[in-house]
Amino acid sequence: MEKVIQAIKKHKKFIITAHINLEGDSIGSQLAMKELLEKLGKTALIVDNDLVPDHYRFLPGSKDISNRLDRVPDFDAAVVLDCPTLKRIGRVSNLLTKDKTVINIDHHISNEKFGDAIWVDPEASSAGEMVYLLFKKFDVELSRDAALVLYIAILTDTGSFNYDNTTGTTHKIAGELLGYGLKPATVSEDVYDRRSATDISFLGLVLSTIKVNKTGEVAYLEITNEMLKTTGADVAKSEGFVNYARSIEGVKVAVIFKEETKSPGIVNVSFRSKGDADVNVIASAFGGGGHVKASGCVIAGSLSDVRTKVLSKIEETLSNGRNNSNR
Ligand SMILES: [Mn+2]
Repeated sequence: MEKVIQAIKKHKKFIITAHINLEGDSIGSQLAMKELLEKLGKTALIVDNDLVPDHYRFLPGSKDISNRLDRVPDFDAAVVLDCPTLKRIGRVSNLLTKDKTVINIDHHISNEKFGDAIWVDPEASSAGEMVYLLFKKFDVELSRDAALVLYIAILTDTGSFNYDNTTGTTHKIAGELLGYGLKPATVSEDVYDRRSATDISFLGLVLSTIKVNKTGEVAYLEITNEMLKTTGADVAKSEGFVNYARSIEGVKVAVIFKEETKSPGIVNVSFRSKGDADVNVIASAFGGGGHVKASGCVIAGSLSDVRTKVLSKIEETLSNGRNNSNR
C-alpha cells in the first residue's frame, strides 16, 4: 500500500481503468478512486474497454466513464483496479506506454503483480474495500456518492455479504459507509430489483439448461447467442446466474458457459465454488484466474468442445483433491 501511496503523491495527471465486462466492484472502485484523486488535487479520467451496462447507469458519475481511447488527454499515471492481469483491461492497455507509471490495486489471488506500484490484497472483499482504505490513509472525506458506489462494490463482490470473502472488516467498512446516509434496502432494490420481464425470461431460459454431473458435484449452465437473440436480452444481465447452479445441494463447482457475442468461436467461462474447491486453479489451467471461490477464463472453441474440456478438468481437480485428503 505504501508504494501505491507514494506513486499517487508523485503524479498529477491520472487515468483510471478496470477490467472488461464492467460490474459493481470495477465501476464502484473506479468512481470512488476518481473522487479521491480529484480531492487530492489531481486530474483523473476513467477510461474502460467497455461501456457501463445499463443497469449500473444509475450510479452517480457513471456517465463520465468513457470508452473513447482517442479522447484521452495526456497523463502520467494509470490506476488499474480489480484486474489480475493487464490483458483484462482490453484495448486500454494500448495507452500504457513505457513512460507511464502503472498502479496496480487488486484483490485477485491470481494477480500477476504487473505495474510499477503494486498493492494486491487477496484478503480484501473487493477493490472497493481497498479504495475505501486509501481514503482513510489519505485522510480524505468521502462524499455520499463515493460511499454509495463503494458500498455497491462491496455488496456485489461479496454476493450481498454471502461469500466467504466477507469478513468482520467487510461488515465494519460497510457499516461505516451506511453512515453516509445510505439505506441498505433502497440500495439493494436499485442494484437487484430493477429487472425487466425480458431479463426474467432470459433467466428462465438459462436455468432450463442446468445439468449436474454424475457425482453431483459439478453443475453447469449455458448461454448461447441464439438465446440472446430469441429473448433480446443483454448478456450483462446474466451476472449472478451461475449462483443458481452453485446453490444446488452437494455441488462443489458451478460453471456458466457463455458464447462470446462479438467473436464467435470464443467461450467465456465463469466458475463459482462451495466448500474447499479452488476454482482459481481450474481457471488458471485455461489461462484465466480470479479468486479461490470465483474465477473465469476465456477459451477458443465451440461451446460443446469447451464444455467437455472444462468439465474433465474440474472432475480431475476434484478427484485429485479427494486423493490428497485421503493421504
Ligand atoms: Mn472485484
